[in-house]
Amino acid sequence: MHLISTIALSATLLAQLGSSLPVGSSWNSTANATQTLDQDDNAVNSTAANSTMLAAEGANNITGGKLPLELINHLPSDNIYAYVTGQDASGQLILLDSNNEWFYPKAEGGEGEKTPLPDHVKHKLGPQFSTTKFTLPHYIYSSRIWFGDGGLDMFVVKTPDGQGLAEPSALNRMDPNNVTNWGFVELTNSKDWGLYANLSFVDFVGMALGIKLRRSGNDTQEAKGVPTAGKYKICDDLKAQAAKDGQPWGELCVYDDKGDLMRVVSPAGFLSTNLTAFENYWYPYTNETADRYESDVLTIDTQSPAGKVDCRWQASTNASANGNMELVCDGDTRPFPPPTSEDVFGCNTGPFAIQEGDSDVHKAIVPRLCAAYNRGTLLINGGDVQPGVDPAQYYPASSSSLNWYSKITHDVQIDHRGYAFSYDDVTIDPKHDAAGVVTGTNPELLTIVVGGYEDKAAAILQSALY
Ligand SMILES: *[C@@H]1O[C@H](CO)[C@@H](O)[C@H](O)[C@H]1NC(C)=O
Ligand SMILES: *[C@@H]1O[C@H](CO)[C@@H](O)[C@H](O)[C@H]1NC(C)=O
Ligand SMILES: *[C@@H]1O[C@H](CO)[C@@H](O)[C@H](O)[C@H]1NC(C)=O
Ligand SMILES: *[C@@H]1O[C@H](CO)[C@@H](O)[C@H](O)[C@H]1NC(C)=O
Ligand SMILES: *[C@@H]1O[C@H](CO)[C@@H](O)[C@H](O)[C@H]1NC(C)=O
Ligand SMILES: *[C@@H]1O[C@H](CO)[C@@H](O)[C@H](O)[C@H]1NC(C)=O
Ligand SMILES: *[C@@H]1O[C@H](CO)[C@@H](O)[C@H](O)[C@H]1NC(C)=O
Ligand SMILES: *[C@@H]1O[C@H](CO)[C@@H](O)[C@H](O)[C@H]1NC(C)=O
Ligand SMILES: *[C@@H]1O[C@H](CO)[C@@H](O)[C@H](O)[C@H]1NC(C)=O
Ligand SMILES: *[C@@H]1O[C@H](CO)[C@@H](O)[C@H](O)[C@H]1NC(C)=O
Ligand SMILES: CC(=O)N[C@H]1CO[C@H](CO)[C@@H](O)[C@@H]1O
Repeated sequence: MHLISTIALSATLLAQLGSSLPVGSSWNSTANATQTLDQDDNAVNSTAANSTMLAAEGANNITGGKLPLELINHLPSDNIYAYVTGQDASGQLILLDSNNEWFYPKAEGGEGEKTPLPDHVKHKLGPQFSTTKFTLPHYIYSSRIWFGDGGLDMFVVKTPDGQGLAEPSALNRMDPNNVTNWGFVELTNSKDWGLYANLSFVDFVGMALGIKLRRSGNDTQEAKGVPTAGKYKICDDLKAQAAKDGQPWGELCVYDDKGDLMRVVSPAGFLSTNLTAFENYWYPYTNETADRYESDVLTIDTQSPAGKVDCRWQASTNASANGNMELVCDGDTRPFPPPTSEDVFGCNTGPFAIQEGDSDVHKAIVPRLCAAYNRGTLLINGGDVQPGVDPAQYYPASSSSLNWYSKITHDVQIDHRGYAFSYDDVTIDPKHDAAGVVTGTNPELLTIVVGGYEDKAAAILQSALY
């Protein structure tokens, strides 16, 4: 057993709140004190890890923020380029330069005019199975490490708040990178809270990537992501689901002009460009859960000092709700109306939109309730406490609605981890993390497997039992 330090606000929540607090892995999503968590899965030498972590608690200053990166190219391409983008501690846009220093780009021309990135922030990887090394010179926040087969078109843009970056978009069909195989890893390496990196499938599944973090004390954490050909399997399974339930799951697959599969977009991403898709898809399920928890109590474990909170569906007294139901929780400041498909898939609109002035209890319920809908765990045994079950019970086939994109993506992921919707970090405890987070203080090396893992993948896909 070893101890890792983490902070407890949901990273996504932080992003939504625009908080200046650093991101961290979240399971006690409303508390934000540094916690010590028991997570023995990856421990190599627990004694060493424990003493190192304790010495560094609340700090990440052994290397002054220097972070070695090893990029292993698993793709049969000699044309893969990496880019590191992010913010420095003062919030200014930075990119990794060819001399392993930060480059502060400046857009030319007026506001909104796009300036292409210079070549010296474009880092060529070696050929298949080679390892290319870089070092990030200092702490970095809200960073993405991008990979594109053939390079990526990104631009610097002058904004009212300073220099901005026009990034590739997986959702814009007219994006200049629309026929490029690309992906990214998200990273924050902060002085005060340590390193936090994740694989994100919240918007799409594209180029396969795996991440591995080695920290002082030689303990490692890893998220292997989807295998090299994972997107094809995900797309096939989505089409099979569409054939069963008539929902547009198959339309999440995006092809290039030659008909080759480029990427699979998430339902939240798809809905952001097509508001009529999945209309009413979640209503049978939200109605069934409202029926059950009109008489039974639904308990939300806020995993914070507020503890467990009891909730019930009841007729709304708000005139504008026309007698519709709403979920009312003890000690909360406002009720939750029924969510639409957009609300469930995106977790940031309707009942799941966090407003200024919302209580800590409300902010703790939002991620847990939205995760419960996406995973379809509200009506299963043990579902009356959220979070309450382990990942083997997520996505029950008996559920009238599910986030099938998330289910299938997790099934195909080699270790079944990696955010497939924005509150996928909700868990009963860190050992059952589904988000694919690697985190801790005093990182020594971050390894990224570009193109993902091929070996054993086929066997794992066959028996994807999870
Ligand atoms: C992943 O990590 C990044 C960087 O730390 C963070 O901003 C983001 O919110 C995390 N979560 C998701 C769902 O991508
Ligand atoms: C673990 O690390 C500590 C401190 O570095 C060392 O004294 C100890 O021998 C190591 N134990 C094992 C089993 O490797
Ligand atoms: C870690 O070290 C501290 C201080 O030496 C000790 O109190 C604690 O029990 C240790 N925890 C584990 C899990 O070994
Ligand atoms: C590193 O952080 C620790 C704990 O906060 C602090 O005591 C120490 O002075 C810091 N060292 C440096 C070089 O900043
Ligand atoms: C990609 O975008 C370009 C415009 O940038 C457009 O002409 C082309 O049709 C798009 N291709 C696909 C497959 O969407
Ligand atoms: C670190 O751990 C790996 C196994 O995860 C082992 O192969 C390696 O020898 C260890 N390195 C050191 C310096 O102990
Ligand atoms: C939006 O999704 C619906 C449902 O799948 C589909 O019928 C429609 O063609 C889509 N519209 C666009 C513009 O993609
Ligand atoms: C039940 O379904 C209807 C649509 O059929 C919807 O308008 C209503 O909001 C749903 N109620 C709940 C509590 O989910
Ligand atoms: C998380 O919150 C629960 C209360 O719901 C508490 O029992 C638990 O100790 C907390 N975990 C940590 C690591 O603080
Ligand atoms: C009643 O519902 C409307 C629309 O959802 C909302 O804007 C308003 O704040 C609600 N009023 C109260 C007292 O909750
Ligand atoms: C609940 C809790 O611990 N809140 C704290 C979160 O962190 C901020 C900034 O450090 C504190 O001001 C809060 O009290």
